[in-house]
Amino acid sequence: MTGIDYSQKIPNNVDLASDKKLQRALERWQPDYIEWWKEAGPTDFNTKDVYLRTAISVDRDGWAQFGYVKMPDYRWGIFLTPYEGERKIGFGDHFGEDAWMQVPGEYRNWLRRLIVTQADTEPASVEQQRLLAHTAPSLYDMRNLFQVNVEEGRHLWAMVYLLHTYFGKDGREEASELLDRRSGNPDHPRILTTFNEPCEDWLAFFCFTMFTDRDGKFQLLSLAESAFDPLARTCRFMLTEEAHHMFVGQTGMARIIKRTCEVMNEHPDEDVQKYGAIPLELIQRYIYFWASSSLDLFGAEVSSNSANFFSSGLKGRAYEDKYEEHLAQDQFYVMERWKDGALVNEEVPMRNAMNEVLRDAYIKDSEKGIEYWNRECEKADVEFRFEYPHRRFHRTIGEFAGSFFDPEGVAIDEATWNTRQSEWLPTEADKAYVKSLMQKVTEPGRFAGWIAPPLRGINSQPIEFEYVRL
Ligand code: BYC
Ligand code: FE
Ligand code: FE
Repeated sequence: MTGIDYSQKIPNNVDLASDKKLQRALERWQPDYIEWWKEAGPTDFNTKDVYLRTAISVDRDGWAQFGYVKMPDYRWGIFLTPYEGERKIGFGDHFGEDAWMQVPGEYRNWLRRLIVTQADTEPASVEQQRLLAHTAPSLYDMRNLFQVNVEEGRHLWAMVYLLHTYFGKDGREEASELLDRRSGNPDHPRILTTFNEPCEDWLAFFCFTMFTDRDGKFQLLSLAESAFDPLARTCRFMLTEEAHHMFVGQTGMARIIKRTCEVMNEHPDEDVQKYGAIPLELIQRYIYFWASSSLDLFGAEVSSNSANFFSSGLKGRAYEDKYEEHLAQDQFYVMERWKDGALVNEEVPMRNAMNEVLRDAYIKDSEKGIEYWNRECEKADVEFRFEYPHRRFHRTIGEFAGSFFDPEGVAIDEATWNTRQSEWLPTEADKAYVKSLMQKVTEPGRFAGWIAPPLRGINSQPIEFEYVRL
């Protein structure tokens, strides 16, 4: 069954109606969710019609439908890639055994923790982005922001379904706490670092969707390998939505860069700020900040948690199929470790290095994005080239946290860091300048002066389509 039953209060393709107890529990959570959305989501736009895509099936083709929806009426629901018959566990100590339809008792706590951590990021991102529509550079961009927001809301639903269905009372408690924590609240913060960082302007938003949503992609890829089949299938469907989020970041940044290059060519040797564009060096500092913060999301380089998750079959590697063997036993990962202020090469048992293995794949993918942005500079004959920061730069989690490295990864002392960090990370002046540019543009087809229009509209609509009816 791939069709989604929309006649239900909670749209789903998991035959929710046949499990009355679960259905009731989720129907009790639903109003709390809507309350949360109205309080912590993009509050001031709840009465507006937005041209959104809604999932209508989980088939790879034709899974979505576009139309005007008011965000609180968005059909948040539960969609899993359908059960495809018996699946075998693809890695770890249980390699080759049947995938689990239920949670094995011995792994219950680890699995709940993984699901809660994944779940927590989804509402956090909506909270971080809640005021951005007030400064949207166009209706097209405003619509993309809302699309990302409603889908992150749905990702929360996906994880809450797993908590309610498979974790009993403590699952329901966790589901309720997911609506209580708040991004950036010192007393009750979200779980992971980046999800408590303010994201207050559109340059930050595009960096976030580029680098932080991309962490989502890789974490979901590794959870899509999970021996716990319902989690694997949930994550596979989430990945189809995730692609759009990264598209928003990738192309949003490219359009800003394109606009700056245009201004540079129109007014050579002048400060682009005079013409309301964003200097490339400033963009680079935002990239360094969000890229390095997102690198923290993979956890410590050497981690017994990651070894446990892999051994037990809870969390694999991205694209596990591509590996020649799936036990990762008696193998080593040679990494540079930071010992008493010096870098030393060390062999780490592969399973303990799984966070780093995933981070490697993520970095490779992110670097492709940087190349894409550099092509904007090349096309405009502008010499500047963007760089992805070294993985040691500006880390707050893991091996390199608490020490100082420049964007090339060279160790520096604290005094050097203090004098030079304004070259590398957004300064108060940078943020104030970007903020001064953030003025809402709401005429269909018009764009703020600091960003170029996109190449095409959404779902074959023209660029000047009224994506949000204000
Ligand atoms: N911030 O052994 P370690 C997404 C903690 S994004 C704060 O290395 P582990 C999305 C760690 O919890 C994808 N704390 O940890 C994107 C542990 O705590 P305890 C989200 C951190 O467990 C945009 C301690 O440090 N999904 O979907 O191997 C928009 C030791 O660390 C952080 C997932 O994350 C941090 N950055 O790795 C919307 C997948 N890093 O035990 C959505 C599920 C580590 O000392 N989560 N710690 O209390 C996981 O797989 C793992 O929890 C992590 C951490 C990879 C995050
Ligand atoms: Fe998500
Ligand atoms: Fe996302």
